[in-house]
Amino acid sequence: ICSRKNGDDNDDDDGFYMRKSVELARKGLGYTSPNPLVGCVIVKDGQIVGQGFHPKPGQPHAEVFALRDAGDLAENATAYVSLEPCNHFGRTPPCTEALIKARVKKVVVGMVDPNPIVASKGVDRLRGAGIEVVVGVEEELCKGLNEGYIHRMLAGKPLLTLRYSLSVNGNLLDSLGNGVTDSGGYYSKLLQEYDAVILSSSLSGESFSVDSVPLSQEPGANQPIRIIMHKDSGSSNQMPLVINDSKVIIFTDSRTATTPKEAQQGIETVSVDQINLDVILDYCNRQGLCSVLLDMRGNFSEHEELVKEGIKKKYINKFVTEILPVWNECNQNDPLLPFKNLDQGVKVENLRPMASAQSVVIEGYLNF
Ligand code: AOF
Ligand code: ZN
Repeated sequence: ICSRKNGDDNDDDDGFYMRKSVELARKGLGYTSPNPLVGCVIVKDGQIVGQGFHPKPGQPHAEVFALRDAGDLAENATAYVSLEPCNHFGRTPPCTEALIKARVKKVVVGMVDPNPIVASKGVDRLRGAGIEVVVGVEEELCKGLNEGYIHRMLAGKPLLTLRYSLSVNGNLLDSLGNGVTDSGGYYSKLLQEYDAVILSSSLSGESFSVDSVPLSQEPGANQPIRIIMHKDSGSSNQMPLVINDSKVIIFTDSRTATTPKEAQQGIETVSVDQINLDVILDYCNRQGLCSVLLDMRGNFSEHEELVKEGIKKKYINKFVTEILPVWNECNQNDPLLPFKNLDQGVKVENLRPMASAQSVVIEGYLNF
């Protein structure tokens, strides 16, 4: 049982409890795909009497856990759910019926579920049963929770994030930036946000190691699937592949690459006619993955074949025509300046200065 407010006078109650739901939802981070992250709190007389989140596919939904937690106290209470309650039988029964059966009085919904099977039918069902429903509280926050899920539902493929690091002098750096220390485990925390991370087989010259991308450090943290593009037949024999807790999928080019010897070590290998982003994203989609990270490393040519023409053009154009000129002129006291006036259509976010040996490093993300 916890108290009603957090001391901020401007907080309205609905916003407060919805933010609490979002906080709960994040406990499932990395484990829920193809399902979304969802959190739920049940509130009665200004007290939280039940809490729940969706832990992973096949397990009950957030509402069910919260209702169980609340028990009889759910009657006449208000349920706050970060995503519209489902109204269908999937791996689990509909949450709308559970809420109706528990006789809640009101349901506050963060956002409508973009899943076409649900898409407002959950809200309609609750209203039809005489329950008051409010939709859209802390909507942006709730959407931010499930960018990958929403994108996959609407676009039919996982959300791809291209990540780059740039030094103050405009050079692209490797994943963390040369000589940059990952203070506070920032990068390993970042990885937890993704279902998969794409690595190039030429990460470290002729060989690669799955350890090239650090594992998430937090105990119990999920590890994104490492996707390795194995294009070069010559290097297959001396690939020192270090396997840790993370699942590894190796894409091989059926025309040029020999099957890497790791195939015998229980690593999934997928042989395709041509390795490109479409093929990889299509595969990820069929595996139910919602978000994929493509880490741009030191030089573009490594990714030349991989990055689709359109994306590459857009990406390089951005650098050449927009970012670099401003960058060169910019006051190094304000290293974020070049990113502040980008046009719409490409999302650049999570910019942060990183401490490095020589200078500041900026990283940005472009979502497609
Ligand atoms: C909710 N609460 O916590 C989640 C929802 O196969 P199932 O039964 O798990 O259903 C999956 C679908 O249910 C998923 O695609 C999404 O539309 C919704 N997820 N709904 O009311 C939850 N995780
Ligand atoms: Zn549900």
